[in-house]
Amino acid sequence: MLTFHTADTQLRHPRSELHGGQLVTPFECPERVEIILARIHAAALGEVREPERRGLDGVLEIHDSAYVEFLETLWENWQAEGHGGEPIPSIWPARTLRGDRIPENLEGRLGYYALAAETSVCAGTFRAALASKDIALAATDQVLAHGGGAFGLCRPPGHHAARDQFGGYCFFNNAAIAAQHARDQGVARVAILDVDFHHGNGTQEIFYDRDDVLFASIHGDPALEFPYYLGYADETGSGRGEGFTLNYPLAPGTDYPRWRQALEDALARIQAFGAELLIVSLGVDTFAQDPISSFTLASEDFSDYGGLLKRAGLPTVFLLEGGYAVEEIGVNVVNVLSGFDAG
Ligand code: 6XA
Ligand code: ZN
Repeated sequence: MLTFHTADTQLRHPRSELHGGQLVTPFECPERVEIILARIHAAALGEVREPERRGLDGVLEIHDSAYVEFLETLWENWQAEGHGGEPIPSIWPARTLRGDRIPENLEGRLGYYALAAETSVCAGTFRAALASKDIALAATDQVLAHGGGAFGLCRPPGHHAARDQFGGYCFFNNAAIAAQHARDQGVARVAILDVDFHHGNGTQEIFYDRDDVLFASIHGDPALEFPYYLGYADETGSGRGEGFTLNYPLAPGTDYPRWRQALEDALARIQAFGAELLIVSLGVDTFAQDPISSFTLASEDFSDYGGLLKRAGLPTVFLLEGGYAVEEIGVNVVNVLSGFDAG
């Protein structure tokens, strides 16, 4: 299987993540990519190619232009204000405040455009987010042209990014941008299957009222797990989109047999939908040793479900999302991809 990647993703290396009341070194770190690349080479998965650079192409089809401009200028504006640390939001248009005004003040806008406080921004964040998006587009074009599977080694991840909000380590929604790109190339029905431990709230929000892109997510129960405020089973879409969002919230401690049942159900629904393209939001934070998650998948389970995905018989784009057991992230990601190739 071909992998698409560029070193520009590593321009994102923030110093701080707000975690347990402390600023810690971010879980979503550049080493994740280095270890996955090393494993791709060691396992001879296939060639690694650079994506074409496409500027903002694809971004404004999904994201709000004022949001994009905010992200593009955030670091320099923050620097101009003379702050010592990295931008981290500290106030939001929370339930008792107004959400229909965008403040002029930078901290006010930071809260307006953020959905969570763990994700700080650094100098290279915007360029890395564009590179990550270009990787997703290149992997999608590869699959549209040649069928089979391709892997977009994206970083930063995308599935928490909503139309005009960043958070959960995500800025641009790579899977949504890839799905819209495929639609624009004439693919009538696209399915996005999100197997990351966390609910893909951004992807769900973007396609919630649409019937041309089906979104299915298997994740930790949001009553107990991030992002807490979306991802319940009764969220099934609205208007034309009713029935085209599928959520499988699972209890902490969920093991592979139970998780696999949810996957089989989701794949049956994707086939009944008549998907012509499958985009997999591939987070491997379902791994038992993941430091911020609570499912119990083992490394060999990733190979098994890679094979199951292949048997769905669809052209398939894999886009990296989460996974923070850094030592094993290469093995787990490549197990899915080689499981698919062997399936
Ligand atoms: C913040 C947790 C962010 C989760 C990010 C992630 N405490 N999403 O892996 O898939
Ligand atoms: Zn995750």
